[in-house]
Amino acid sequence: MKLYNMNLSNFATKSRIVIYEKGANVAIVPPPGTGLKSPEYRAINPLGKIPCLDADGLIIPESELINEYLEDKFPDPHLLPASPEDRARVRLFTRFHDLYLDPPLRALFAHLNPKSRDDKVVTEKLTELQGRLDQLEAMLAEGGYAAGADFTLADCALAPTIFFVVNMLPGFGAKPPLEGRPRLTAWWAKVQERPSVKKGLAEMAEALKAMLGGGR
Ligand SMILES: N[C@@H](CCC(=O)N[C@@H](CS)C(=O)NCC(=O)O)C(=O)O
Repeated sequence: MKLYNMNLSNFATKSRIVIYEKGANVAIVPPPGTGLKSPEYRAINPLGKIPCLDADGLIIPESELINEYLEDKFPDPHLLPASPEDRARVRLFTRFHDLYLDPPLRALFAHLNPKSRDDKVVTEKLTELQGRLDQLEAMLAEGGYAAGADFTLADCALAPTIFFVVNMLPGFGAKPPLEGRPRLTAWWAKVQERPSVKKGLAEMAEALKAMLGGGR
C-alpha cells in the first residue's frame, strides 16, 4: 500500500497522521514524474490532487475517504468511536473541516505575498475564516480532544489546518487565531503533544521552511 504525499499539504498530513497513529504499513511516496500535473500522476489519480492512496491496486483519492478506509482496514487503535451517535459527532468535525474551514484558508494562499495580494479578497476570506474559527470554538469539546476524551479522525483533520491558521494569520495582520478562543487554545496545546501529530506537523514545518527559504 502506498500514499502519494507532499509534506506541506494539510490534506496529505491528515492521512499521514492516521498512518503514524496506527503504525500502518503504508509507504509514503511523492507523486511520480514532475509532480501533481504530470501525466504519470494523472494516470493514477485523474483528480490530480494529493493525497491519494494506492491500496494494493485500489486507488482512493480524497483524504477523508482514505482515512475512513485506513480506519476500516487497520482498526487498532480505533480513531472512530463505537456508537453511531459518537461516530456522527466525529464526522461532523471532518465534514466541517473539509467543507467550511479549509476553503477560506486555501483562498488566502494565493495572497501570501503582500506585494501581489488583493486586499479586498484577503479581508473577505479572513472574515469568513474568523467566523469558521468561532464555529469551531463552539463545537470543540472542553478539556479533551476535539470530539471528547479520545483522539479521533476529527483531530487528524483539524491539526494540519490549524497549523496553517496559526502560522499564516499573523502575516495578514489578522487577529491572532487563538485569542479569545479558550477551547481552541487548550485543544491546540494538547493535540500537538500527540506523537503522530507532532511528527506530521514537524514534517509540515520543515516543508514550509524549505518553501519560504527556497533558493537561498
Ligand atoms: N478534498 C481533497 C482536497 C485535496 C487538496 O486540495 N490537495 C491539495 C494540496 S493540500 C492539492 O492537491 N492541490 C493541487 C490542486 O488542487 O491542483 C482531499 O480531501 O484530499
